[in-house]
Amino acid sequence: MIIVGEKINTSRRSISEAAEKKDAEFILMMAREQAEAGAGFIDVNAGTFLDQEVDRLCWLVETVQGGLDLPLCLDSPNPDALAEAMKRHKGEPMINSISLEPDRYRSLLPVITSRPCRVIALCMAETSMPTTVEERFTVAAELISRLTGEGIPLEKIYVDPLVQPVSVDTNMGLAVLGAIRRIMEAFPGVNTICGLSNISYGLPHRHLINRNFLAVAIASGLNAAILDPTDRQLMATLLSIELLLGRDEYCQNYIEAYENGRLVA
Ligand code: THG
Repeated sequence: MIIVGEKINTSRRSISEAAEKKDAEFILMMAREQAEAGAGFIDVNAGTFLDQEVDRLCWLVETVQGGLDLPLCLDSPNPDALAEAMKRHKGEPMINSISLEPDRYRSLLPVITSRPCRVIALCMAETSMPTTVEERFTVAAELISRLTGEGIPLEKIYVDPLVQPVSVDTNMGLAVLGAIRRIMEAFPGVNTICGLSNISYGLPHRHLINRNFLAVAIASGLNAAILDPTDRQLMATLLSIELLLGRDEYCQNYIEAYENGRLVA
């Protein structure tokens, strides 16, 4: 399972304040904490800074990579911000994200083909959000066809089915799970990723819903997730589900987490 640590996002107040003051120490602490908890990528998002987004996103990239040797997930809908952040990134970033929205696709394509990177492909075609499995699958297939046609290996594509609240549409859980399964079966080698927390929006005990949704999503084939790796209950769910699904050879990850005191029962 590839874990993308979600915490360095300026939609969170502490991060917004740190980015405002350019408090590198706080940002680096957040990054290290997520890396130690198991993140393979650190998401960086400065979307709330609007006209200063490019400056703050680049600062986040330089700050995190200045003290931690880990690739980042550059999170912005703005192609200019992604292009500038990518120039400053050491190693191979994950670009979050491209979609089939015509302007976004056209302007981001030269950025993601300019050098090796992993790319998140959102199941979004026009401005409206997808509702059914079929809509998600159609957009995913088109994006996969176009991106591989541009020379991006299937193994570097992370399809995001776009999670929306189950409180708005009670079929949303099934639609996302069905899309994950269909995409993973139709394109062996491709990856699927999602942000978990949208699923529980508007409901009580969100953590309960998030961690159970993660379990069923992994069972449907999900192999990457944007989440808070410092949430021990969430990580314990992830580790035990992977173990049960034959995705943890020799139970190594599970036992190692236990021995390091990270596994809560
Ligand atoms: N798909 C893709 N990228 C994404 C998302 C997605 N990027 C943004 C988002 N969704 C994932 N990142 C976050 C970051 C922070 C929070 C939620 C998603 C968040 N934090 C709260 C806080 O800190 O206050 C709550 C944390 C908590 O309760 O523990 O809401 O779907 N491709």
